Amino acid sequence: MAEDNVTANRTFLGFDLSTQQLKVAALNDNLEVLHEAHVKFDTDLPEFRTQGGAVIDKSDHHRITAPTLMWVKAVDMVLDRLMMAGVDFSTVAAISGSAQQHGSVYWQKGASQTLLRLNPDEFLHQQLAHCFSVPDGPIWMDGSTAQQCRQLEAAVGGAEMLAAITGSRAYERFTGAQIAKIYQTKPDAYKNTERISLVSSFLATIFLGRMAPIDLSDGSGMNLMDIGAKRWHPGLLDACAPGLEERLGDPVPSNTVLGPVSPYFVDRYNFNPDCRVVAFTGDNPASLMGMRLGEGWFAVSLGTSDTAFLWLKDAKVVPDGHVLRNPVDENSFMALLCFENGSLTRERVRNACAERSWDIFNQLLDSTPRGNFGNLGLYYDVQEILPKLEGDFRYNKTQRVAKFTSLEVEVRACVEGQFIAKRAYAEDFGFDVGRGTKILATGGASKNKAILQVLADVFNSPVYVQKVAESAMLGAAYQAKHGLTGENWERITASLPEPVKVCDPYPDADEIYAPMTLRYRHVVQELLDEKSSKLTK
Ligand code: XUL
Repeated sequence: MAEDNVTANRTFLGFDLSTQQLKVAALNDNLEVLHEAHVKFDTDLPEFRTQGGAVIDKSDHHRITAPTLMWVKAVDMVLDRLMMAGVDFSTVAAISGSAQQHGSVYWQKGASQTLLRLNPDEFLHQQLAHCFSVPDGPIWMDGSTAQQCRQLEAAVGGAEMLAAITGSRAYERFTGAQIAKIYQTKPDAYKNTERISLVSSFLATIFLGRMAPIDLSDGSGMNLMDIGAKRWHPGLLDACAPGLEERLGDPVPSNTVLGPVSPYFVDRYNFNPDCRVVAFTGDNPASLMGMRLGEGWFAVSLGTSDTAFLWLKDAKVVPDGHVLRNPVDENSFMALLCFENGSLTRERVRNACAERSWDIFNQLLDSTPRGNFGNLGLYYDVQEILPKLEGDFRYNKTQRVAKFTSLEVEVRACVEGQFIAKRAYAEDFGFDVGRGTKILATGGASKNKAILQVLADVFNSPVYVQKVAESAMLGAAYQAKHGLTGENWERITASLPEPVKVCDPYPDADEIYAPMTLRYRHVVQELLDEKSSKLTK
């Protein structure tokens, strides 16, 4: 009986250390949110002088970092705020977390000793002030490692081989190239580094009071892991820096219980000494969990840049897409697609064609037929990742044109072009469009019904939305319970509200968009060929 009461009253904490803020939610045993708190880096910690949580190097604008100590200070603050909100930390049975992917943290030699001896009467940031050999670690926005990317690809025989081993070709923001650059440019700091964490395992380390391992899902975003074998690839480690294996530690499955919470939190915040820390992971894997995405679903987050993910049974490598280990099922994978030109591009077209108004934009969209009379537009304000192109490209039924014949054609071309691209990449990953498939839309533009109707038609699949925002933070809290109890994921999340259907595709959708997707593929291939022939001239 006493045991049942303990279980009924238990709570779980889920953290999310994103680019701009640290957030946390306390959930009850039914996974309902009881309390939330957050710390915004720019405004709550102005002494670190970040912009959007990042620091852009004045002499090299591609070099983008964040002060590690700022994140440490945010932990002190967010727990105080949660306590003020009424959370009784003694009820917390397990904690887990999510964090921006790819960023790295460099623990100075001796840091693990400091972590073991933390004084509960002092702030963490005072005690950890001298624990980082590189005080400002590179984050995912950094694009300064092109040279190191080429070195990594060369080490295994080219970009395609690297993608076959690690799930992605070399990316500037991925951690392997970032570590290689630290080693090459700051050899003394590297030598003085005891351990390298991802942002996720760094935060887990703070709560664990000892060095936390990197989890397999977030570890897949480093260009260092053999994702099939679930371990670091020795040739890639060697190509980055000497002694890297011991600095990384072995990766672990994402639902691993790492151990009890550090005594610092027991003494300072009255955590129960039995509270368990479950491995922390990257924000994209955590979002997959927060959305409870299963097979047959394609999730699209329509934000500044658009990201999309899907559950994969097998690792299927697609040029420029990413394959990560799945955070829920150790034997499955997930695909991650990042499209650089998302809402800013939609806004640019809105401003040019629809008097800066979403209402007018939607009217224009609704006044044009599906398939847009055979017009197709691709708009890349900044160099796109998928595919690597920049500029505006407009095609009528037969050829490339400089302008479309009307504003409404331009508006529809922008939205259709963005979704057709997503369909093409989803198909490449084996997503069987229209055969029982479902789309889950999140992010700012998921409130726009006219845009979602185009999404439903292009994918010939119903589109759903979810009431709950903050999928990464919630996914982390669900993982805390999953890791602690070892219960089946579906059972754990069964009590959560189902997504709500907002649009169905029109019956003629596939007749229109299957050929348009093919046409998109031809057009993109032509543009890429044109670009590479210009480069070789
Ligand atoms: C994914 C990526 C971003 C960060 C943002 O590859 O770079 O989504 O995880 O937090």
